[in-house]
Amino acid sequence: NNGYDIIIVGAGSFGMSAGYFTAKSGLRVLLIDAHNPPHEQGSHHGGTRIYRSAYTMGPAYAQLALRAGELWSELAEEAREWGSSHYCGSGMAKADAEIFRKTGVVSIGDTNSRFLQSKQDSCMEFGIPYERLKPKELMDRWPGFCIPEHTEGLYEPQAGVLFSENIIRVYRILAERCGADFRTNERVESIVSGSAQQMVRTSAGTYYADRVLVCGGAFSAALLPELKHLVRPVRKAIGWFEAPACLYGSGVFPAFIVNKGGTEEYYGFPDLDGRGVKVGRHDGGETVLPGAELPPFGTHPEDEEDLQSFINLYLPKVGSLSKGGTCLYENAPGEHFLIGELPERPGIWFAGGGSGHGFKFSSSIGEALSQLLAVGRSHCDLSSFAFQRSL
Ligand code: PYC
Repeated sequence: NNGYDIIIVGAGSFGMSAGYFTAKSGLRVLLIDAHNPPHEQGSHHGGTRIYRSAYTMGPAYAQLALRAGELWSELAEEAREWGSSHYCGSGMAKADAEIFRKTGVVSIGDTNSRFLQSKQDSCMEFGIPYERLKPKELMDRWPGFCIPEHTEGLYEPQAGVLFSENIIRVYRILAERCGADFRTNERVESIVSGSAQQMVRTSAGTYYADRVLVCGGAFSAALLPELKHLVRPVRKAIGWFEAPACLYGSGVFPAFIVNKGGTEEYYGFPDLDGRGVKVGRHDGGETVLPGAELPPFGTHPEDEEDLQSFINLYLPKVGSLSKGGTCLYENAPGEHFLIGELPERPGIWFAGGGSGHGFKFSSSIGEALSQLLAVGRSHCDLSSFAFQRSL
């Protein structure tokens, strides 16, 4: 055929990485995105994401996270080597190429909670270095925290912060270098499955491929109606807060996840670049329609109130809000990823359901997808994310 081996719809976290790895493996790849990635209309903006590997959701996650860590290191090395000679010419500054900063990540929760115990089990099972810390130890080490009595921390010293937009930018450059084609600012209107070939119609043209991989994030359900009850776009509020660098700078303060009991969970980052401490709430949020414009930060009083009340309790030396923003989660049941070929549509694949914790895995998911698409099996097992026979 005169089309592609694979068309990837959506060049965000999972899609861009899959595009890079499939192009690297020699497949003819086209990536189509409604915007010009990296951009602020999906789930990869806001600068940073947490990388950690102690995972509570089953062994497939820890294995994928550990492989992702290796791939992030390789990408950082590649970005460093290649960047020093190319970034200036391509208009990129050196800071635009930082991939990962090892700040450590501390998870804080009730002493006897499953939240902490399951992370500890995962550390023990996979040999992930960790420390358990009591409230006084946490506050002695990081005086920026105020930690309630009944809680404890689990610290992963090898964990840290991924620079999400830089990653998308660097993967895109590398994918193009491997021969991937891109159509950007082109909205996919329909995907038509055929027995031998798939057709993707966009606002600007029609493209053909043996297979289509949809990585459209929160917009995927608009393209694949069978996902309507599985993938729920949720608007999230995030804020950057002024903070003294001596307490909250990235050399002295870790990234963190705090479970306040039940499902109430906050996460945040040290001040990495003088923009302040970034804080978000992981649970809750407003369900939105796929593709709908998000109401800006501050539309709902709880956008700031939630973050502020968490800060008052746990980060009392952090100052006032300097900037607010919104982002999109693509929530799937149980926060479990959904990855594989659609049961009733051979040739059409989907990877998504990142549910606000997926970015850290995007390198290993992209690699595993490329292996599945190229040779039918992958080193990291994605079978636990597969679709049930009937959606
Ligand atoms: O689980 O790493 C995580 C996470 C980051 C932000 C929300 N959850």
